[in-house]
Amino acid sequence: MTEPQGTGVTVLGLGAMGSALATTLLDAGHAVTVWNRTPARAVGLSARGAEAASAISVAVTANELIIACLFDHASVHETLDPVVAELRGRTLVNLTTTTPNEARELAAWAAEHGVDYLDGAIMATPPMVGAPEASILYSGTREVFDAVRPVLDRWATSTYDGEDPGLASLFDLALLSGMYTMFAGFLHGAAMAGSAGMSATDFAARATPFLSAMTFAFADDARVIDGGDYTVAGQQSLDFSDLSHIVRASEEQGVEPAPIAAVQELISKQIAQGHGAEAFARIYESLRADRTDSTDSTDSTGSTELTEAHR
Ligand code: FVH
Repeated sequence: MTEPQGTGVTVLGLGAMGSALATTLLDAGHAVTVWNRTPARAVGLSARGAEAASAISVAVTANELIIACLFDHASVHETLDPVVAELRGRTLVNLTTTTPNEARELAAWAAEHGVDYLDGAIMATPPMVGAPEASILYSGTREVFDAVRPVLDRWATSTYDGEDPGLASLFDLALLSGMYTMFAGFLHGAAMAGSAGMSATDFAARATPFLSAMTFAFADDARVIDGGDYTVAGQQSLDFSDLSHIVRASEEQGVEPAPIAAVQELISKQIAQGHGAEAFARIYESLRADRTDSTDSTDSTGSTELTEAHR
């Protein structure tokens, strides 16, 4: 076995993702200390050269840089609250999925206890870790990101999204929202075609090139939204985009119309407000946050309370 080189790193949480992160660091020659609530999960990494810490206090004092890849926001506090004194002066990079406000709360908690904090959001599956196609978003203090970047770059293409610690989580969840809504649309289409006997496999073969080709329109919609003028020429209007025939067809086939009915509801709302002749992208106005309200409600820790309008 070769001698470890580079920054020593502690990885907390050895689920599928934490194990992939630790393995990549070991393969790159870092000295890695690992800890997991269920110790048996550290056995394979020990065999590859990791130091398995016997207790969380041993793990967090082994290195200056601590990576947390746990289950959720609550599990991060459950794991780290008892050793917060030992964390003082160290750097914590939290790659556990949280909401933006949970990330802001963790950043404020870390600052209160003298811990340098960076929040991260992993846009990859465990087998992708270590490849440039993998992407991890980061937000929080820029100096912390710059200081630990050589380690972060071992895992993925690293993107710094800004000082607000909630931004990495926000952009991650925004992208996932787009993805899951698209998949729900695909599955609804598969159920419609399936009502006439088409296999999901055959439907996927037709849907993939069609949906891929349609994504060019994201940029068109984005230009209209950012330009703020939904009456701009050359755009498909909301009146033309009425989808009630798709909702009806779905019901006629005995297929639950929920995904497409939700889109139709947004269209109908804008038409009812008198915007039928305007671009389809106008439904963004039914979805967007009131940015003035959310700015007004940001407190001194950077935490943004939900206003009545957002609930
Ligand atoms: N896996 C993926 O594809 C996604 C990609 C995007 C980002 N996510 C997030 O990464 C976090 C970890 O995900 P994971 O895949 O490693 O998850 P699991 O395999 O389920 O492992 C969970 C680990 O968390 C430990 N844990 C759970 N609860 C607690 C707790 N209360 N105290 C301490 N540790 C806890 C668990 O330990 P154990 O059950 O083995 O004892 C695992 O180590 C996650 O936020 C994803 O959303 C992954």
